[in-house]
Amino acid sequence: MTQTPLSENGIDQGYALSTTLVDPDVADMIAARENVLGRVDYTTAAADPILSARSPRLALHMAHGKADSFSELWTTPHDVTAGMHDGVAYAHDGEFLFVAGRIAESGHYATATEKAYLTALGLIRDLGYPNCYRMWNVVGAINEDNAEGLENYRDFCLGRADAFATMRFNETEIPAATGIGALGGGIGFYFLTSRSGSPIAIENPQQVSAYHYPQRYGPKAPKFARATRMGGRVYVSGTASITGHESRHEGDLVRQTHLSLENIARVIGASNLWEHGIGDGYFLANLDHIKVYVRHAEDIPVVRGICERAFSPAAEVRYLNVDVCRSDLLVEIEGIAY
Ligand code: 3EB
Repeated sequence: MTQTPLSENGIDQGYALSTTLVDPDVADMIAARENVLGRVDYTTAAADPILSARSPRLALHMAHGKADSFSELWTTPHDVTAGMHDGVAYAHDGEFLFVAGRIAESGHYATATEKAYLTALGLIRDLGYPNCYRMWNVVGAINEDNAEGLENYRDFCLGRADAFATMRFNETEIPAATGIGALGGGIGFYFLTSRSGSPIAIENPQQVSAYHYPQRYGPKAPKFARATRMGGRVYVSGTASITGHESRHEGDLVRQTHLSLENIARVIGASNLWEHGIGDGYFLANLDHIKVYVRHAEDIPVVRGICERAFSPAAEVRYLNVDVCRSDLLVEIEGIAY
């Protein structure tokens, strides 16, 4: 074991959270013997966040049955303090914080999103873990219009942008993110944040920064970085077949999958990390804890075939059949580079 430096409160600064994507019964076994900072069930029905065995737990409607259900666990070597606050569930361990919430299904998401985000972002600031480095947002009926004829995803982006503006987040402070469809249950979200660490936001030279997307993609741009460097890892956002700000290879599954992977390779590669002042680069084979979101169930075997040649055979990879945030996108891929 390597020695890690201790801060004034005795917490070592050199560790990162551990995560795993496992079948729910395996998650139960791990949760019984480890300190769980957060658990997210990718399952067949959504539920409000709760404290379960003194840890936050969120259920997302992302699976069609038992076969594609799994659980994501975030564990820590340190003791966990957990609580509920205005409907969000949270836990922290002295260095990292997990917070999860849900916005009820509605014909109008912007106001409720802003409110839920302000609750979660106010909480992380007040608890002293203000540095948000990764967030997930799963949106039911993501490509359908709300009561005013605005697409639900764009409606969500509006509320998120307003919350970030209220919190005065600037472009170097925005997290890596996933914005993806869900099979139901309104909008589920969860964030990872840090007390003392300063996440470094990473962009892709081949893509316009999402926060600079033009208005044609919605009234307020999506607020996320392509990746963040935190605790010796690179957290890669949901990544799709986009160059500049435009979707590429409409209707071409194979090319969309290749371009999504190419975008990830560029983001985590040595030349890009060097430009961002970060030492070593990574390859696709360094990715783990990967989620591959595929719009059409029948496309999964082809996408899987391409991904299996790119990723390490040891990587944990889960394939989900959900909608993607732009109607012309067939695939979105996320992961963590180690
Ligand atoms: C994109 O690059 C594809 O709104 O949080 C990917 C990751 C996407 C995160 C978000 C959206 C989000 O624009 C979509």
